[in-house]
Amino acid sequence: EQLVLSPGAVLLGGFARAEAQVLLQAVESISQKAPFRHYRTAGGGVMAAGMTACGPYGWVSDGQGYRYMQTDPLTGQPWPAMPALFADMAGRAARAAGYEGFVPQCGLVNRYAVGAGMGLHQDRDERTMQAPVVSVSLGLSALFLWGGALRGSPCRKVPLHHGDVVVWGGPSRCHFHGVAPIRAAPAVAGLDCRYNLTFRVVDRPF
Ligand code: MD3
Ligand code: FE
Repeated sequence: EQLVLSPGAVLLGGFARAEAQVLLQAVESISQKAPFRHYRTAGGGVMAAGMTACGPYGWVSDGQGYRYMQTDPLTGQPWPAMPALFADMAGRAARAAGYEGFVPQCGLVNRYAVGAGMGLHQDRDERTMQAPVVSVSLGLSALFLWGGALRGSPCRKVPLHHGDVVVWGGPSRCHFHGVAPIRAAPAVAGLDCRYNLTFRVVDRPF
């Protein structure tokens, strides 16, 4: 089912459910080449979510700040290739939400153990804000915090479940958002954690 969360933000409930197991196998393969790691926050803390990436660009945080890099600073190697399955799924989801021709340059993979969350933030390290971001939730459910254009805007709580896909484009692309700490629950699809895949265009007009 399709639900417009706000202008440009479309929740495709269960869109990736049938593909979840192959998506998870690809996550496993990526993490063998580019292991999950915990980056530092701008405020000097450590991010609760473990992160890795695939495709031409990966998002990193270090002493020089937040940015996209074409090599993994942990391995010194290029990021693992974007699985065709990832790019294909992201393209189909974007199309279903009304965005033609979406070709991601980064597949960021976040892993949340029980208790981990992500504070309210905007995604603004990409050189273009024209393209949407496509996100895929796998494993344990999350309560996603959906804010507005300002940090102080009220947040809606949107449950995201295994297999849900959200396409964030248009005015929603700049909204503040976060993830409430993941609550303990019976394993979902054999997982005792949550993965979130986000597909992004990083460096060129869409
Ligand atoms: C709305 N990840 O990686 S996905 C992130 O569940 C991030 O791991 C969260 O926020 C997660 O930056 C939320 C949903 C999401 C992702 C990117 C967005 C929503 C977005 C970018 C712009 C607007
Ligand atoms: Fe984000």
